[in-house]
Amino acid sequence: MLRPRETATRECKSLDGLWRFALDPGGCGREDGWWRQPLAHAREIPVPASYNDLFATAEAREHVGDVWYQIDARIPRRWHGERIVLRFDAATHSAVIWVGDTQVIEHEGGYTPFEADITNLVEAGAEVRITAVVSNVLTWHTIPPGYLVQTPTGARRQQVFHDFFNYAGLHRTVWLYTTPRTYVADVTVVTGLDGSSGRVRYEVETGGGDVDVVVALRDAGGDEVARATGAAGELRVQVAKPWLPGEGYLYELVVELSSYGSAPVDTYTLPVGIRTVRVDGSHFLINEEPFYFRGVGKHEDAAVRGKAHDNAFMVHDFALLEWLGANSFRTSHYPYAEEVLEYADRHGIVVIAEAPAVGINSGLAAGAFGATPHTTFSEETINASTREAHRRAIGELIARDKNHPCVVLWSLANEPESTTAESRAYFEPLVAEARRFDPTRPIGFANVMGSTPNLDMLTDLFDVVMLNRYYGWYVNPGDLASAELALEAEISAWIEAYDKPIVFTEYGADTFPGVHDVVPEPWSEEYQADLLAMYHRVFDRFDAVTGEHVWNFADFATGAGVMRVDGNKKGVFTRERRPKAAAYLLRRRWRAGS
Ligand code: BDP
Repeated sequence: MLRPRETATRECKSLDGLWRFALDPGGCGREDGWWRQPLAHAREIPVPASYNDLFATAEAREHVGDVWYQIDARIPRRWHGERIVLRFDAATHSAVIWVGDTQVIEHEGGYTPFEADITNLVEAGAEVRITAVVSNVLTWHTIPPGYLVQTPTGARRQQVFHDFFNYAGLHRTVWLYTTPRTYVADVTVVTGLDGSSGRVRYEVETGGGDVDVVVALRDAGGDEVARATGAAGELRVQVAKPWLPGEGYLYELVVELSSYGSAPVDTYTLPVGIRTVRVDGSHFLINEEPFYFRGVGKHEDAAVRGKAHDNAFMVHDFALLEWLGANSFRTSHYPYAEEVLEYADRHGIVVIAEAPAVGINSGLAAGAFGATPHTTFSEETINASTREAHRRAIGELIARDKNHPCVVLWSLANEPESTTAESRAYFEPLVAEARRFDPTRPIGFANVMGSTPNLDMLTDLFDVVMLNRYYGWYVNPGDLASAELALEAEISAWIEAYDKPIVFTEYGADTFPGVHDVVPEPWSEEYQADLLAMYHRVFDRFDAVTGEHVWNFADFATGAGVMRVDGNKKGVFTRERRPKAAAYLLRRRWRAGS
């Protein structure tokens, strides 16, 4: 799905700002048709933002069910005759949208965009009422999964199986944008390098009529370097400047539609980085060069705004990644805002893009999150309709992010059950689908602690071994010497079992900033630094270890529970983005030699 972009033939209008907002604790809004009039008893809410932490009430923070958003938006008079689209970059976790009295779209999945052609429902120059009902409910059949609990007081609570607060609302920009009636509907590019020359295979999908397609590739200076006609084809760049980690060189693909040689009917421009990615034995190759992932698992998380995209935090977080010397991160545990991927494209930061499939694991759910003991895969729990939601989530992730050069690896899930025949049966078709959606990028999944190569039943389906490991924290807490032996033994076992790259996608320790110890104990800044140093020592003993992503970039909010004090404290930065001692350790390691 194309990101809205202003071009000579297209205009975008962001609807970000203050909207009307109402919680729907009784869940009666859908029945009572709340979209038909201005929301009663509405308060103002910023979009984008999670609604949970804004209002200083338990009602908002702990709300389960529907909330309503509404805005009156004016359609510019000059948009007369254009095709007009309403697009939500994200509504977490599901939404139904009305324009005036007409329902225009519904969408499930909290981290990918959806849009509706509303041309016939609006009038240029006039105002229109846009209403969204957004639900934060997770069930056995959503991705991520969860279930509702009725408490003895009659209240509803959302049980989740993931370790981050279940923030909800309109987390990203809402757009009105135009295209001509005949328009570029989608573009797919796949790039290649033959020595110094570059290839850009492209495919353009059009909507609204038969037209000629012309594509031109411009370099960063604006000079045209290749041109082709037809809806699909290949562009060649004699001497290409590749997209590299640390150097996000981008070309621009200009797609023009015209009929019978007339002036362009529609123009769309797409940033393109020419690079290749592939796995060769235990090497992860970008442009045929072995790449070592240095970085972090992140969250979209900040005080007050929750999971909303925020350009200030984005720029600052990338500055801190640079300060650390990181070259990559994982979008744990869901697709991040497109602005983030575009920034990574421009700055040469490598991304592991993850589907929002976290919590498909009864062992963790019952242990860490206090869920009722259950079987992961069964008719009543994770079943065929969950898998269909998971398939859609992977499809929407890849459809949205397929053209980003920064994305080099798809992660299909975080810490799913992976040691049973049922888990294999669940994942086999999803792996096939992911490869069908994108035959060019390697795939992996973040493997949970305990799923060692002798027990794991999934890894042969994937290209990269991605390990989340907590030796020295959940296992051998306070005993880094034993942790070191266990970690080393497990890496050896993986190398014996598979000739694949091993990327540590999580390792870390909760750390309360300001706690210091001369004899480092868990929760102190020294212990976190010592634990990371121990992992690094071990990683450096193995060629097959091709990456290290510390858990986590920054402290982040979680649900209530005895395992967490004011959230998860495994950040090397605090939630306010102040460094703990471990941040300096990473900076020393990752910037050495740079
Ligand atoms: C892993 C999860 C991650 C958690 C982390 C932790 O992948 O989401 O936050 O452990 O416990 O299980 O800190």
